[in-house]
Amino acid sequence: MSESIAIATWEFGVPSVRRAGEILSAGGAAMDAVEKGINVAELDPEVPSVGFGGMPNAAGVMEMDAAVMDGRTHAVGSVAALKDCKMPISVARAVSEKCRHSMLVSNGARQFAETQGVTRENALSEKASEKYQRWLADGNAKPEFMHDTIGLLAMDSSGDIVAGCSTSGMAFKHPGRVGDSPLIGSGLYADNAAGAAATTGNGDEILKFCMSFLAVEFMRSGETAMAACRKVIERFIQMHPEKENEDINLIALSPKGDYGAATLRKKFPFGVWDDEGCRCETVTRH
Ligand code: SD4
Repeated sequence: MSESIAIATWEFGVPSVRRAGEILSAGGAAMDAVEKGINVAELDPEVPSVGFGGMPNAAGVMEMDAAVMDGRTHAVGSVAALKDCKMPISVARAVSEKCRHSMLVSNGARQFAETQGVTRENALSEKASEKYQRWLADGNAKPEFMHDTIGLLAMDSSGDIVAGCSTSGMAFKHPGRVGDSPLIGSGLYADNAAGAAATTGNGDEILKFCMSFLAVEFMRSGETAMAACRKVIERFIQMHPEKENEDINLIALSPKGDYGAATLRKKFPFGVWDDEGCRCETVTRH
């Protein structure tokens, strides 16, 4: 198994783990690998759910959620409903390192970003704006399940494990709606002694079950990362068999370097970087 490793949700996570891998293979820290890796997806306007190019809320406003957790110190930084920002993961990291609080929302998060030199920038791409206008014209009053969070987990050569995630959230969500992603334990969790996990899918369901924390606790009690992810999905289905078609997906990384993923979809692709290179792998519904 690799010394250093990075895994990320979805196929669009591949360029992000590639970037993370460049940092890790040069001896860099997992925290840098996670932030810079996620920045790649945030700045790509073709990724329609993260950073610049993501989807706005029902009022046409971009509200971003992002968080980071350091598995060595358990420091966390989280931002929710952050406006006018293309790279919310960098603001989340700044919260974890330079703010006495753990989580900032909306205008307060924006104010803090400003103090870190992150001036207002338009995160609504032309393509996203056109989609929003079409959605409005359709008279569609509901949010859409057009959403995909990037969750990135990395372990560096000193064994430090970091989890991060970033999303514009569910497309056309209610203003002020916050999903699982910025909630520590739901959207992500990291502990050097037990591992890390991150989720993606319908955050309104995921946040009810603290799925990332649960996956990490399964690894703490001896499960592999793959088995831990499967057990989280199994737990959900046992509790709610009527929700077997929910969009719920997660990835996990153990301190031993094994990784895994599980899904309620037919297929869930995810990016991997390790000493065997950079690739997209897929898990199917278990
Ligand atoms: C949310 N879980 O805001 C996020 C969106 C997502 O795949 O991950 N979609 O609900």
